[in-house]
Amino acid sequence: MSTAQLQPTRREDPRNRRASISVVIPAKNEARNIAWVLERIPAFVDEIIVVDGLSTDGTLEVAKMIAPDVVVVHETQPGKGTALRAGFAAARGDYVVMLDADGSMDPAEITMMTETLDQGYDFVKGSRFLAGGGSTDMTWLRGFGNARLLDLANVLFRTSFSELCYGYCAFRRRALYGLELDAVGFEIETQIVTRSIMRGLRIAEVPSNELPRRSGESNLHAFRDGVRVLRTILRERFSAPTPTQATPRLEPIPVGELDGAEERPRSRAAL
Ligand SMILES: Nc1nc2c(ncn2[C@@H]2O[C@H](COP(=O)(O)OP(=O)(O)OP(=O)(O)O)[C@@H](O)[C@H]2O)c(=O)[nH]1
Ligand SMILES: [Mg+2]
Repeated sequence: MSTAQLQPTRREDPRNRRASISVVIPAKNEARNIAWVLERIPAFVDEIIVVDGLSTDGTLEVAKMIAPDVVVVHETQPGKGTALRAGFAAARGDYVVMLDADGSMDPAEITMMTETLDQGYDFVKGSRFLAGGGSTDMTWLRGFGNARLLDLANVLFRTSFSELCYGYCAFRRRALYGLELDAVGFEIETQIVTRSIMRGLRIAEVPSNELPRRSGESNLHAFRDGVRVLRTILRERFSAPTPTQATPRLEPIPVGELDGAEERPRSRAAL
């Protein structure tokens, strides 16, 4: 399926009207993991974008074999942030979901994320620390660093989030573009959260269960990337314009108040 098919199909049959969904998956040397992910993407997702310009293990070949309609974005500059931004720029859905290619995030959770967007939120962030969430991939060092960085962000931004550095999220595409992201590495997750707060987006957290990556090497270095997250928190808080809304609105908004709050499901096969 090409991205160009989305709009005409929706216009042709008004009964099918509901928010279309793009999934963006950054991947670097995930040939042994990406099939597991792609096979589990719910059928109601309209567009799957894999961003990969650096793999040397045949990740894209596997992706195209499992999902022939996958949209491939070649991004040759390194960094998860760079890859995600390239994928976001290519996305055409009303909603955009980001998740990893290593099998650590269950694509079945896309349903809860998009249903929460349907309620009127702009940004739905997965949380491993809400009741119903969890992680079997948290070292002591990562857990400690995550908790301290979260505490700092909650104090500086006057929020009470349960999670900061986690890459399973969903957005209204218009709200996502308004964040004007420029992060290069793993700190992009922090930039998304802090800019969403500063822009006054309607934010919700939903529980998410993180699994260990299925195989292969992590691209994250706890200390180096922790420092990048810390610098991002401070920069976004102290060098950004005055907050439009310091405390995000966390209560649900009635369905239908915003565009794109329509019924589901409709499958990719129907396009
Ligand atoms: N395209 C692209 N993808 C990347 C790059 N760096 C990381 N990724 C992808 O971003 C996602 C998250 O990276 P991971 O290495 O799993 O980082 P992590 O989840 O903190 O580490 P683990 O817990 O060991 O999995 C994975 O799907 C990676 O393949 C990059 O430079 N380019
Ligand atoms: Mg991972």
